[in-house]
Amino acid sequence: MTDHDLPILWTFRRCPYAMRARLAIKRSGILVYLREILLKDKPAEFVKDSEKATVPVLKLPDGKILEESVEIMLWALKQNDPDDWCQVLDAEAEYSKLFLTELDGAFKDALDRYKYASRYGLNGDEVLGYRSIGSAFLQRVNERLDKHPFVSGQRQGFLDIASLPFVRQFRIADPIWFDNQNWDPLHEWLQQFLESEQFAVIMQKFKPWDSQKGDGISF
Ligand SMILES: N[C@@H](CCC(=O)N[C@@H](CS)C(=O)NCC(=O)O)C(=O)O
Repeated sequence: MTDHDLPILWTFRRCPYAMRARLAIKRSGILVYLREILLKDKPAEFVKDSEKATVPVLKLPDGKILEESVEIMLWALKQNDPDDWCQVLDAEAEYSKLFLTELDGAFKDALDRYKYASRYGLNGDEVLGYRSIGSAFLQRVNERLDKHPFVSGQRQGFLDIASLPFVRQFRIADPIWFDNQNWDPLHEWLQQFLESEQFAVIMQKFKPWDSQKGDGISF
């Protein structure tokens, strides 16, 4: 099989954007060549494919480049969506749009500042301010999970997959504090995901791609 037979997924194991792309690709059953990279040592081939140079990036066999994780999720699920993950995007279009905008906007912004405070040169009070902004979003997620088992409704769907990797990261910043929050439905939702086979599969460890060694790993 040559380099061009399958799409190429440039990815980084711990990146939450890359995680959600891998989750959707896996569920769709579409095969790709996975190319794990190190963000601190990006291969020239990756930067050539995408000047933006953020993961995930999907390169299609016709050369088309997708460099937004949500776009990659939709690309995969539009072809095969066995569990109707996209259903919520139609059934609750307005809610979904607002949820994804806030998740990738204000929540992610607060998450980065909370988790990587020193990179942003923030003092303790500022960090707590960002934690509060993130918590306000999670509080609303928790309220929704109090009413339905999943953010997407009765079954896991697009909004769950899009958000769970980021909620996981928010927890990692201070697990003791996180676990002490009065968010039982949210804790259960996250825990179930972290213990799932779907998560284990996309968190397998792969060595960084080596241009000498060909296409990448079939994933
Ligand atoms: N909007 C993009 C964001 C992707 C993104 O920012 N990924 C981070 C890693 S989590 C990245 O590649 N950063 C570039 C770097 O660290 O050099 C998406 O949804 O795919």
